[in-house]
Amino acid sequence: MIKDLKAREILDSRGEPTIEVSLFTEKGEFISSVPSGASAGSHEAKELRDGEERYFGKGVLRAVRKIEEEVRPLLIGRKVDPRKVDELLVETDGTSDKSRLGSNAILGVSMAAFKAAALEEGVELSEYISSSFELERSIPRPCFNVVNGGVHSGSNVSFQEFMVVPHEESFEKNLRFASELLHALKSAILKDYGVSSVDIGDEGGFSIKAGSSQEILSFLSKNTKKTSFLIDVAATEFHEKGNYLLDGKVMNRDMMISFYEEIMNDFPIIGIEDPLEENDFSGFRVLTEKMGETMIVGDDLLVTNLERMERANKEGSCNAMILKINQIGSVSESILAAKKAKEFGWKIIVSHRSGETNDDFISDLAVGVGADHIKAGAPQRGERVAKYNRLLKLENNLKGCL
Ligand code: 2PG
Ligand code: MG
Repeated sequence: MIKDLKAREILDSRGEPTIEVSLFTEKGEFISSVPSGASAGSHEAKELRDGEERYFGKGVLRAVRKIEEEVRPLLIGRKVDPRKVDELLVETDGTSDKSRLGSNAILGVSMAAFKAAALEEGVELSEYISSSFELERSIPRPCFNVVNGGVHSGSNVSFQEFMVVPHEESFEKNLRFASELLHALKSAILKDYGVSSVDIGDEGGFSIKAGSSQEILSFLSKNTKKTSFLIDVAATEFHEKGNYLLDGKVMNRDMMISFYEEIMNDFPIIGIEDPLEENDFSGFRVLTEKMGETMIVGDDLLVTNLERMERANKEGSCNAMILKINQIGSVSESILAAKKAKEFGWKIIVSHRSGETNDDFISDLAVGVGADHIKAGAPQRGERVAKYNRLLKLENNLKGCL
């Protein structure tokens, strides 16, 4: 039974305010904290922020009050049933984008309820997720960010994320591969770019002052042979009225598509995320048709939202999705989105946000829904490695029961 609910304002990895929730049952206190994006899609559920002077408008005290004054009385005395909790929160919010209570307030409570329910049943969170939604657990193949561009770093390259996807046979070996690679890349940057120190972007990847996104791809393929790449273009960020300003060059949609064909030929790319702006369902379709097995991944396009996913499936716009719990704003809805993606035959990439906390919830989520991949940043910085370290444990535990 839920005995109490508390919330407070804490800081995320960018030093911006976010919400931490404590949910109390007879079994103890269950704490969750909420991530936040910088390149958020415009169709995402809406965070509630104070808009006042403190923290330059980014404070979350209004959302904290919603939890303590509105949600708390609704939940106290109820059974710990996270699906019901989520339904109740969505109903109480009453808007289509969760803007009244705030997606951040709703998600924090939702995550804490899932953690409490797992312990109530005496199982790990990943197992609770898989069993209560009839899914199979598996360990995702990780995509490690090694270079940050776009709005995640002070570098001048347009692509937002350059990720490596190693092909080792276990998570543990993939992590070691990525860690060793990251250290080797650091030395290579110092040498090739003649700099005395290397900057780091929001997700722990390096920030390199390069001439173009292509140059980064060449640099990476020169320095690593045994891995594939996943690219997050985050194209909405440099799109305006049908044109893209890619690395300082104005490109229309057709030019962007030809550019992708070119880099696909030159580099071992297994997926391109948000290659075009967030409303270009038909452009996404052209790419999905052209690219065969390559993952054309919808992030801002889909925003983990069933309606947008249905449309993308009908129009053949993508064959893979990014799954972000704060895009839709509750855990149950995110898991239902994962189930839908499986029905569509899409690949699933569970994802962190650029503003993170040390909460490792998404590792259990990725395992619980049997996601194909997870991206949680570079294998460095506390809030990123929290997710990877949790996966080490989950892999170890799973070995014991498969
Ligand atoms: C993305 C995310 C996470 P942000 O675009 O995929 O890498 O970035 O959280 O800033 O939206
Ligand atoms: Mg993205």
